[in-house]
Amino acid sequence: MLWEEDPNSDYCYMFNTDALDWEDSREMCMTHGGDLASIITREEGFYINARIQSIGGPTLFNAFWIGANDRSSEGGWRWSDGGPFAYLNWGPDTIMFVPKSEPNDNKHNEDCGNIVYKSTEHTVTWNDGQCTNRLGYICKKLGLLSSTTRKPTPSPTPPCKYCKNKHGVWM
Ligand SMILES: [Ca+2]
Ligand SMILES: [Ca+2]
Repeated sequence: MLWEEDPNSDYCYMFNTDALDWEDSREMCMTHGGDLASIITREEGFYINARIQSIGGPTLFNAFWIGANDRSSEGGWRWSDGGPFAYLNWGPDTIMFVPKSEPNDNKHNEDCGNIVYKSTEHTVTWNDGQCTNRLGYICKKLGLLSSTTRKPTPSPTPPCKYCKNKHGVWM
């Protein structure tokens, strides 16, 4: 697993395709110094959506856990890392013919947010799912390359720019 830096922000992300439930996903992110990803701006949403589409692969859809959850209070959505819950990208309901959008708390048992790529529709949107489902997951942490150390006018962005760990080693 590799942290990768969004060159337009101070954050690093890790996109994991091994399937874990929400709690284990979060645990894994915290083990690596981050948390499940919060998506707090439209720009951050665009970045993550594009990355998901690029790793989406040939399956009908791919879903990844993010930090959104309403586990402590039904309908009280928050990010596990404490970020402001301002930007929203909930998708249409996945149950056909029901004029309702996500989060639908299906069977009163969906308290964990995931981001879903539907390759047939070329959409990337959020859904609430059962926390015990096993999905891929996205981690996020503050990068060590602060904006002050970055070049003021970056040349063409390299395709893969990784973050340094605390020992200064690229990872
Ligand atoms: Ca819920
Ligand atoms: Ca749902």
